Amino acid sequence: MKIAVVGATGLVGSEILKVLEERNFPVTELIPVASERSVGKQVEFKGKPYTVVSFEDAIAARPAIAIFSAGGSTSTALAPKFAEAGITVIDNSSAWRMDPTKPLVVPEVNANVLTANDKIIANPNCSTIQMVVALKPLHERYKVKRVVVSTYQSVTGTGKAAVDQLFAERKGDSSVDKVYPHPIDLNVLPHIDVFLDNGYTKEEMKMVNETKKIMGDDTIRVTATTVRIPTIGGHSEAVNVEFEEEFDLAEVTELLRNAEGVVVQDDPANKVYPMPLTAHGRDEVFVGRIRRDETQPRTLNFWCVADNLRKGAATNAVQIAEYLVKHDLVSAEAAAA
Ligand code: A2P
Ligand code: 11C
Repeated sequence: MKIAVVGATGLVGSEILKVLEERNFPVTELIPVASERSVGKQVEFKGKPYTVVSFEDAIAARPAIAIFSAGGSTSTALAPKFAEAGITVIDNSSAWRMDPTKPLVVPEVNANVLTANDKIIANPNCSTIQMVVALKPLHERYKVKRVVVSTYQSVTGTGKAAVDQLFAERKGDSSVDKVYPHPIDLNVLPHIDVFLDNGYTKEEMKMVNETKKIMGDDTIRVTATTVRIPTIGGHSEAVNVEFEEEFDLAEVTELLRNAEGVVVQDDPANKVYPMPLTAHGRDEVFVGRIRRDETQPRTLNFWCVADNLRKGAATNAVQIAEYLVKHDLVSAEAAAA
């Protein structure tokens, strides 16, 4: 299957190339795309160099699937052009997520909504993905009523320039371009994406709105505080969840242990809990610190960590592509016609 990766030179784009390779996705031809300034540069896939091409050349090559990770404005402009050419787009940006005509998919939660007619499929925000993977098995059993989440997000979520800012600050180099409005090293910024009129950030409202759409339940109430911290391994989240039904703590742990895509790391006596350092480079969502909220009934606290470039972006997008292939929802021949 011919696969285009739009944004192949970026942080998520290069992770997509790694994940396609690691999971042995049936790529017959790789078509890397980036901005004009990168056309002609090379990226590596399966040990071989591939030349970055323009989006026009990528469309002309008629890949079956294009995985986009090149920012919202690039997706808004280019995804429809790929879709019109019969190419199925899996888009990592926020551009299409809340469009009611586009599916927003986390395979462990709602892959069943996908059909062969979907030409633009949205990949959710990284902080939403890891939370819904952990919530899904609990929602099925106890029904989630309300979630209060605070995030501790990696600078990799902002892209290469942010990682450069963190390490430049650490070295005392002030000449680097500043992506954040304040220093990020030795600091914590309660500010991810832009502020909206309601006082929340766009990142916070993504968690509120995307959760309802992915879980297919508008009654779930979510309130979020999203925070950037000087780490690179992944996003962490403190999740407080109130259920409709009473739960048993041992059963909660068992449900999470058996849930697809979840690894429980919960052994406080031995100082075992999820951390960005140990989640880095992994595809699963790690859950620990599972305990009852003792201040009100039917309420649980847990901590979850996932590599935002992996399950939060590249891995989720590749899993969507795998689902499309497995269920015959995309065919190389149709796109090549
Ligand atoms: P480029 O490397 O040429 O700028 P990151 O989030 O790590 O900063 O990466 C963003 C990715 O999106 C890069 O691969 C970048 O390419 C790509 N990109 C940015 N603008 C466009 C565009 N207009 N068309 C295609 N790719 C783009
Ligand atoms: C962050 N969650 O960590 C963002 C990155 O809507 O896909 C991804 C932004 C998005 O900054």
